[in-house]
This record gives sequence, structure tokens and C-alpha cells, in this order.
Amino acid sequence: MAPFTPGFLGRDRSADTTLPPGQYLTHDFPVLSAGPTPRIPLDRWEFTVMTEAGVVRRWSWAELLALPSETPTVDLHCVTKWSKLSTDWEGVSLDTLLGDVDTAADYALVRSYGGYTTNLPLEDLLDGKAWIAYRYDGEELPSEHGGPARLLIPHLYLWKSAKWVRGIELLIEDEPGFWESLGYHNYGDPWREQRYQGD
Ligand SMILES: Nc1nc2c(c(=O)[nH]1)N[C@H]1C(S)=C(S)[C@@H](COP(=O)(O)O)O[C@H]1N2
Ligand SMILES: [Mo]
Repeated sequence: MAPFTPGFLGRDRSADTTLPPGQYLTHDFPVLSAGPTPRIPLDRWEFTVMTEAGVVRRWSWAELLALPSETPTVDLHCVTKWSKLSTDWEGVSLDTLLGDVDTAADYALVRSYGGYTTNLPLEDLLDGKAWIAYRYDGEELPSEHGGPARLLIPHLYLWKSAKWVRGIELLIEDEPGFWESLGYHNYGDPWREQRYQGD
């Protein structure tokens, strides 16, 4: 009898130390979408931030691209258990987009073209933790991965990184998004394995 299970011996455990609990490493980039891929002509694309007072700020595609961008290299962790390390992105920090927005809100509801939503505390969008990303691996972001632009928020499970992002609503009261209202964890920290409500 083997003293260890083959699966245990076969794992690259040095790599596992960089992964959150229960995750495995993948090198491809799976596509996970709850519906069809929306196609948004860039001349009609816009990104909006709406405050709890109903004040709306808008950026056209050209205005978004004119903002200073950053090139984060980040690890992605999907709740379906794959992780992909050191992915290269380009996009605009939410610090730049939210910097001069006047709000007393503590929560954000992110809305996508096509109707997808996800919620998170406003502070998780700030301090260099989130971007509106429009390039991946040196290329335009492919539409199946959320192009023309998606939220990138790598410290939470990837369902929070809304593809085809359209805007962010700032809210005084938290409001569950699509997966959060179907039983997924409200916050979704991969390092605390917050997959489902109650985790
Ligand atoms: N608009 C939208 N964004 C979305 C989703 C979706 O169905 N629609 N799926 C989420 C989930 S569950 C995951 S794991 C990631 C997958 O991103 P990928 O397809 O680029 O791997 O997108 C997230 N963002
Ligand atoms: Mo996911």
C-alpha cells in the first residue's frame, strides 16, 4: 500500500504555497460567463459612477483611455477553484475614477452591460486594489474576457471582477449582486475561502 495518496504525491506543493486554500494552478485562461457576451460599440460605450445622491459622472471610451493607466501584474482566483498567477493587465485605477467623487457611501454595486451585477465595500475599490482594465497580456482585452473593459479586483474571487463593466453605484446600504443573491459569499476573500454564504 502506498503511504500517501497519488494525488498528494503528485502535487507541486511548492507552487501551492502561493495559492489560497482549495485552489489549483492553471496556465490557460478559462472563460466563465453567466450569459451571452454583449457587444458594445466603442462610440456608445460609457462608464459611469453614480453617488447615493444621484450625481452621475461619465467617461466616454476616449476619456477613459486619456486617463493615466497602470499595468498591474496580479494573481486571479476563481471560486470554481482555478487560480492563474502573474497575469498582466493595463487599466485605470479606481482611485483615479473615484478620487474627486463626493460620497458618504460605504458600499458599491458594479453593473455590467448585459445586466450582471456584483457588490463590494467601497473601500475594496480604493488604495490601489482595483482597476477598470482594458488590456490583457499586451493586447486589447478580448470580448469573452470582458472587453472592451472589465473591473479587475484580484484580492477577491474573480466573480467580483465584472466583465463588460458599465458603471458603479455608490450605496449607503449594501445590495447583493448576481452571484451574491444566489448564495455566494457576500465578500469573497479567497484567502479565507469565502466561497458561499456562511463560509
Ligand atoms: N458581466 C459578467 N462579469 C463576470 C461574469 C459574468 O457572467 N458576467 N462572470 C464572473 C465570474 S463567475 C468569473 S470566474 C469571471 C471569469 O472571468 P473570465 O471569463 O475572464 O475568466 O468573470 C466574472 N465576471
Ligand atoms: Mo467564477
